Amino acid sequence: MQLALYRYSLPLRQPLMFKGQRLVSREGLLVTINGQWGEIAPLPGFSMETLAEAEAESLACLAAIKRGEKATPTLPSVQFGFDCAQRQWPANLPALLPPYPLLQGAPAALIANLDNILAGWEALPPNRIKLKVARYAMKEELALINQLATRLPATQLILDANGGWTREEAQYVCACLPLEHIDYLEEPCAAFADSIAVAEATGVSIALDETLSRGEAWHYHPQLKALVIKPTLIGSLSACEALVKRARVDSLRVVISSSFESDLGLGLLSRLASEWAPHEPPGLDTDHWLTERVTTATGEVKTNSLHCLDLNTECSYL
Ligand code: OSB
Ligand code: MG
Repeated sequence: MQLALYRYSLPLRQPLMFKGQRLVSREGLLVTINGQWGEIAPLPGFSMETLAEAEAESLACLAAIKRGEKATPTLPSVQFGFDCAQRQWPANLPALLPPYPLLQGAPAALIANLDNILAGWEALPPNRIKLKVARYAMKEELALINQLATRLPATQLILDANGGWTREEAQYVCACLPLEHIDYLEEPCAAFADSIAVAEATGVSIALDETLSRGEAWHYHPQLKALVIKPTLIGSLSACEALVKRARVDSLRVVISSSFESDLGLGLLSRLASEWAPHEPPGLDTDHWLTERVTTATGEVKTNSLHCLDLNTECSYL
């Protein structure tokens, strides 16, 4: 039985702020079980567990497998990694849709750079673009949204507030939004009841993300349009699949979304997206934030440049 755990540290092109935490590099773990890989990368500010906790649980799970037992991880990132490394993947998955672009940065800087951004898409602007909101002055964010709506009339905007607005703030902004250009707004407020109240008061469609990864209660609402599923934060693939099934019952769209995983993790997520949401562009446009890769162009994991962690003294094989 071949079992190993590696640690990676990949520099970010620019420091990223996650819920007040500044990240300069992305750290995570890669687990391999009999030639199949999984990624374990808790995201600071979003995951409840730390990397050290995930590493300790991963090593304990590998030791259990080595003893012939079943691994039963409890931390979401570890569940995701071990499930991927032990999954029976379908042989023929439908072709992947390209992820929708994620525009990051200050509204003024994005407006100043808009000609270049549009030129990059040439004659074929994407069907959808995602923008983070509730980060800068409302007036500036609305100016950017209105510019995008005017200059990209055929593109639908996905807005993500990460629960950053009060009910009143969200209602004020949504009343000023060009709603015909807004696909949906992810998590306007921290509490589900507030987000629903904003949808009802303003007519905006909403999507759930943190509500799902925090395992909070939610219910169907006609203005609830999509479930954003982040497997690294939700954990077990069966919990993710239960959400996919619930979305199907309620006719909600499913958007598989990244937590800034490495190229290996993003590859696993895009396979899950093509299986679970084959007609929905995934939220996986985060690879260009990392300046290095853990796999080669042919898909081999660069184990030589990774730090190997093991239970015993020998490396690579536990
Ligand atoms: O808020 O959806 C988020 C990435 C890490 C942490 C939180 C979020 C994200 C993304 C990923 O936005 C990209 C996407 O969903 O399009
Ligand atoms: Mg989100």
